[in-house]
Amino acid sequence: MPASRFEKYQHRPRVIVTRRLPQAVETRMAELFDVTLNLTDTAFDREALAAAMADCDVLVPTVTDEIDAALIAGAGERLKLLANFGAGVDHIDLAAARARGITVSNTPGVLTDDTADMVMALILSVPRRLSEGEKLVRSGGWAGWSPTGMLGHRITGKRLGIVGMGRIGQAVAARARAFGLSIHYHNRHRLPAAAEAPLEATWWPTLDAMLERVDFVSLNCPETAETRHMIDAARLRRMPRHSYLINVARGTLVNEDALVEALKAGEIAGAGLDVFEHEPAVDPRLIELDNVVLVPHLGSATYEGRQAMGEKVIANIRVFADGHRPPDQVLADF
Ligand code: 8YV
Repeated sequence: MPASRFEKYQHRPRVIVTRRLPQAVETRMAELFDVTLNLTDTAFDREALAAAMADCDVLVPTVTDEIDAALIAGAGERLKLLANFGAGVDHIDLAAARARGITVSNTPGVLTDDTADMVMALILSVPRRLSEGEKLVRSGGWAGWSPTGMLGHRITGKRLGIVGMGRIGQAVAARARAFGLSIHYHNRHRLPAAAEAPLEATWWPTLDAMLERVDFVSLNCPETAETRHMIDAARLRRMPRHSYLINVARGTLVNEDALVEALKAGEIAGAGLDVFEHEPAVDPRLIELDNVVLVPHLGSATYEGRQAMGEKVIANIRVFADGHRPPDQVLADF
């Protein structure tokens, strides 16, 4: 067996990175690989992606690269690994990659805490009207304290329903417990008792039933064919009128049109959104609403998190180049 999968390229796989990564990550990549960086950070268009995929052993894409079956079919013979910078891989056609013999890896685990923190930030911000209050102060229109001014709703004692109880869902639950929320979750599989017990978490096998019984819904599952638009008009109607929807996972989990209608009609009380259905476009009707807090996909946006994500990408490429299964290989039936 060759010492490296890429021996014929002098052990230095040709790697193309589609976006700017943290400086230290780029420096290390340049030491290890025959790497082409994207110093302008302009997202690749389809043509640039196709050209990159025709000319490298490893592509390092991000969530802003839509790698569909047609692009994968046109990939060069030498493309063997898509080492995604990010945990979610909904932008990659995994089945097409597998059929073409291309391995896919991602960066789970290192963005769990940052993403869970963002969920908590939104859980606190929406009912306590943080964004609205901040705008008021900045506008110069604040007339001073009043016993009945800008009242919001208490968090302690409420019920949180987590959809998707993986790493991030469980990290959200642990934080939410400290704020006095009770934990409910919907997941394909019930957690082992040892994981449920410290959270005093209640498993709901049926999403519809849980939605009717919680004050907050936090979406923490990946986007797949089954979860796309899982929150639609009918499900929004199931949620209590005083409840809030928090989404830091993927915008496509929610039918954004239906969400706008539900917010306008008062079918739910508000929403905290870090992700959008058609990023980077944000529905202008959402921007007009006071009862939503809108954040530009910042879930994992910490220096520490992005550095660790880059290190995972490097480790996945190195291990793969050495002829082994990368530690974060994504399976096509994910
Ligand atoms: C990343 C994310 O910033 O990891 C994910 O799935 O949604 C974000 O936290 C993004 O995916 C980077 O590609």
